Amino acid sequence: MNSSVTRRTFLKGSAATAALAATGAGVCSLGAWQAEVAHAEGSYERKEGASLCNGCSSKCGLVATTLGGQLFTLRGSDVHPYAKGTICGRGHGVAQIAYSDERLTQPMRRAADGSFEAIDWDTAFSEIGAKVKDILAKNGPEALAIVQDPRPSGKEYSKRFINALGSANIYTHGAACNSSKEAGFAQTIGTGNFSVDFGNSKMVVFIGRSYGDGIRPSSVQSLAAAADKGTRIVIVDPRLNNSGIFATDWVSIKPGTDLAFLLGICNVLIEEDLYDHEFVEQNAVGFDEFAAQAKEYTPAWAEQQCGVPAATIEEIARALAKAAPAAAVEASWRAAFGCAHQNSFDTARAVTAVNALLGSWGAKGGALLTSSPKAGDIDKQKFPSAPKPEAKRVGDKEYPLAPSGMGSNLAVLQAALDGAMKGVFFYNSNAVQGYAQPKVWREGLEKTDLVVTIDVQMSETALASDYVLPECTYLERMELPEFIGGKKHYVAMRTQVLEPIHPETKPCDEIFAGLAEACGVGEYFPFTVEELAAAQLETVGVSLDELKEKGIVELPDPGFEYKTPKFKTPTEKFQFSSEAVGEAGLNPVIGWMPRLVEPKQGEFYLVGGKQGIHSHTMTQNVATMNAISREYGLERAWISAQDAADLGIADGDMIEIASSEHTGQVAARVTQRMRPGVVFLPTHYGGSSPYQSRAYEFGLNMTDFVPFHMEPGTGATMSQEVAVTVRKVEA
Ligand SMILES: Nc1nc2c(c(=O)[nH]1)N[C@H]1C(S)=C(S)[C@@H](COP(=O)(O)OP(=O)(O)OC[C@H]3O[C@@H](n4cnc5c(=O)[nH]c(N)nc54)[C@H](O)[C@@H]3O)O[C@H]1N2
Ligand SMILES: Nc1nc2c(c(=O)[nH]1)N[C@H]1C(S)=C(S)[C@@H](COP(=O)(O)OP(=O)(O)OC[C@H]3O[C@@H](n4cnc5c(=O)[nH]c(N)nc54)[C@H](O)[C@@H]3O)O[C@H]1N2
Ligand code: SF4
Ligand SMILES: [Mo]
Repeated sequence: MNSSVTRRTFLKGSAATAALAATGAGVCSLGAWQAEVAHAEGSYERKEGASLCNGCSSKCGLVATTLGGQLFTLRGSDVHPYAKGTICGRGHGVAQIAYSDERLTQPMRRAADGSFEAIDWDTAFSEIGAKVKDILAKNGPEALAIVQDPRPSGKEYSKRFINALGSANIYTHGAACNSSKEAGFAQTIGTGNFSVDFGNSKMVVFIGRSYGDGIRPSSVQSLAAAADKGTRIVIVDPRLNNSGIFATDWVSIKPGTDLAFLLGICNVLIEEDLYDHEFVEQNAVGFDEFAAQAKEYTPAWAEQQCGVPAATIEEIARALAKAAPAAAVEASWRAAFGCAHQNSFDTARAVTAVNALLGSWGAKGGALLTSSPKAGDIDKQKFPSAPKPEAKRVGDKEYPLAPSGMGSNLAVLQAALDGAMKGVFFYNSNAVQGYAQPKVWREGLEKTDLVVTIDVQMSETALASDYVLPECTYLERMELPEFIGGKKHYVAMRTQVLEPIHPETKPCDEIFAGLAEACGVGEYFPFTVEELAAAQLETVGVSLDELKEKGIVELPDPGFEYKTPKFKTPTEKFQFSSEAVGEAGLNPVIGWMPRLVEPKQGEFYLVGGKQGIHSHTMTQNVATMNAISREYGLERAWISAQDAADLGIADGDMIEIASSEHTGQVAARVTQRMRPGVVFLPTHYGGSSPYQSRAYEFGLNMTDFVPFHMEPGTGATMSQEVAVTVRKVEA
């Protein structure tokens, strides 16, 4: 991993050298450097630049201050609707990757013995180009795919690149995040997400969503404000999560059975005639079938399935009805039904059904559908787009309910295992560690002819690739505009805040343009990112210069109003029943389906979740974050006090967790905040790339424990369909 120019040699000659030398410039040098520099602030040139955080999908707006060209501090954009003046802890941590001693600094090629050697860009491009052409000639464009976590530029460039090669195989990380949820919502309300009107709501129910753990600054602020106003906040979770301080109720539930809880609520609302007749009659289809089916889902039945007392279900249903329409079940994000269980899709549909019965769609204090802006058409001559690929995206036939903007990235894995997928690109994605069973990913990727990963670190996915291409970090590049919807509309962007720290890294627009050229389709990239950004912005009446300076600009007011929305479903109504779901081989009417894997006597459910200071798999090697995790034992597995007593486990003891796929050891956190019978693993640990030395083999990676399987209809990863055993490790 040595590059010709290390961080140390680069810094030599920069204004920061003296301060760095004074601190000893350890791996955590940024904070110490800041302290030193603060003394001598006046002697450095101070600049501010706008960007969007790369810590997670929220991409919060921020302003970065540099001193003498070195990153000094970050603050959240006051205008950006997700940041509202703040970036979260991991936003600060992620920025430090720029200065990491374990960054990727040069293109790498994997040798037959698995080791990596540094190569130059020309060699990397020409060898990848030759292999792509070979795959195109032998297997056709359907054998090529790209998997990514969409970044503002990535969205455009990777699509152009893969389409130019004749393939429609573009996938996001969605199948391991929120694709089942978006798929379910699409069928009932015609769009993948909604928001709760927190400021005006009287009661909100969270189904396995924790604003206090899975952070977005604006969400945390809205929750805190709602709690202050006395909003009733119900957390449904097998764990009393860190939103607990804002909550009025903790409903402890069996993982993967939230569908029964929601159907139980629907049953009470219908049977006790507490539902909004006007909404149902005028704005919904399929209610009669749904109501007939829901007769079975009595609170007593629901209690049997989900372990929540019937009386609790009844009380919550009645309280929601009383607060309606200023009440809602919140949309959630990943945990319970984003991609976790066999029944995630219907759980998502059931969430929206409760809101429909409450008449809360579009109501003040209820569940809101807002619109999103986008760039208009741009000059086709100057920015020629590739012809629409002939073949459909791989997986769309088998998993027709997967959201069109996401697809199921596991279909790529399946096709690789079957020998049909021959070349896979990963962009800003650690699929091997995070999207499904890592062993199976490695096996699948071994069967291909070409794997290329574009990353900033030697991730587990990079480690399983033939070529690794180093991108510069988000602070070192400008990207295309990012459009943001909601009650108000905005456009924001990343500007280049730092000069390149490692000269052999490149921004993604240059990487994709270089790949395209080498693969013989360079004609679709005859423009610079500046030109494309300016053209896109022109369509919404914003100049590139203005956006570069401000980082975010508000667009014309979309005129949001409280009123029943026109749902973008085929019937233009709320759909308790959908033809498309029937065609996909599932029950067209929202109804019960059990979880797939039921723990046997003596086994446990395994659930996962976020921690405030980490993002997915990406931050575990950041020196400061890793140090905090080690100091506070954040990698520990949570187990209930009752189970711990039964198994003779004391707080801090090492335990062994085993599933059909994997066995691993970690310390136990014994707590009253866990439902008995359930073990919780934080999802940010268990790194298996030795190039990331701080994260390597620290804690456990939940994905290792879960068998490879795909949710019917959506092709999501079913990240929690697993049972485990737990025992104390004798010293
Ligand atoms: N700190 C941090 N914040 C993040 C991210 C991050 O990586 N780190 N990533 C962002 C992204 S991309 C996402 S998708 C969101 C995720 O945000 P969330 O979906 O809120 O994330 P989780 O922490 O995975 O899960 C929340 C809770 O669900 C509970 N849970 C698990 N299984 C079940 C179940 O079957 N039923 C119920 N009712 N509860 C269950 C867990 O115990 C946990 O407390 O966070 C966003 N914000
Ligand atoms: N083990 C585990 N698996 C998970 C999750 C988890 O918390 N833990 N979370 C789930 C959820 S909610 C989601 S949304 C997905 C997220 O899945 P991903 O979007 O794949 O997120 P990460 O796992 O953090 O991997 C991001 C990769 O991008 C790289 N990267 C960071 N910055 C840049 C950059 O500027 N350019 C490029 N090219 N690469 C960059 C990081 O080094 C890392 O390898 O994962 C899901 N799977
Ligand atoms: S929530 Fe935190 S990590 Fe995610 S984009 Fe915003 S500041 Fe960055
Ligand atoms: Mo996610």
